[in-house]
Amino acid sequence: MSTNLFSLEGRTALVTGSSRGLGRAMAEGLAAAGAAVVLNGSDQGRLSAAVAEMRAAGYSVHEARFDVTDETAVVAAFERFDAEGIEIDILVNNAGIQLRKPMVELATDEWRKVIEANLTSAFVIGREAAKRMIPRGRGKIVNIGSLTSELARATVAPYTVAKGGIKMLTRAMTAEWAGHGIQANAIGPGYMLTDMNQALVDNPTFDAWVKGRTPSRRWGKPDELIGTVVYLASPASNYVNGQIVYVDGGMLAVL
Ligand code: GCO
Repeated sequence: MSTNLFSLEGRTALVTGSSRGLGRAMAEGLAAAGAAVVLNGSDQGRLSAAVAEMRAAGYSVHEARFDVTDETAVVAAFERFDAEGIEIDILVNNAGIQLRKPMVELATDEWRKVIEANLTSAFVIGREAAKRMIPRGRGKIVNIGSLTSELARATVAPYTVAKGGIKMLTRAMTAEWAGHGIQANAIGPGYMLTDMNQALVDNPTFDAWVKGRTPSRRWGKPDELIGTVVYLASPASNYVNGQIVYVDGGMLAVL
């Protein structure tokens, strides 16, 4: 078999929330596998810096600044892609926020904000991408879930509900789009060393809990998602649909 099952040559990947953290690491991994990447973020400074760094590394990079919770901006971004001949072959719905607060103290607007950013955005962007993938008869969608797609943790209720929704949205996408040659899957990262988790890393009690509760006895690193995202974005996963792959050091496998 001559083709490289994991090559992304000739494909373009949009990774939301990719100016830093997990999204940035996955975008670099997809680029290293041959994809042109569209970096997305809402902070112009961070986004431009990430674009410049990846271009300096020799990668083919487009910049798409939009807030994933702003549907008008999302639709306009995809119309710009159409106008510029940028075909999104691979979509990684990574953007998201965290808000740690007990539910009895949580304002409904705070709840809505997390659900919008972490779940509804994946639907809206997935819909816009699928509208263009369906006529092409192919496409890859990778939604970023969480350990909280399976298990709840106190004080992160809206995040947990959103990430549980990401698991079922992935299956809904499969139900409607697999017949059009689109593979929709998800990745569930474990406790990873990211800006969003820095407060947890800096908390000795929480840090000790993660290391004790994780069979690998350590936090995960963002670039440890690269293999899984390249697999789910590549021809190697053409008959894989509706799955969520946990990259969690074994945490969900062991009591
Ligand atoms: C938290 C963390 C988690 C991790 C990740 C675990 O407050 O518990 O932010 O949500 O980020 O989602 O899979």
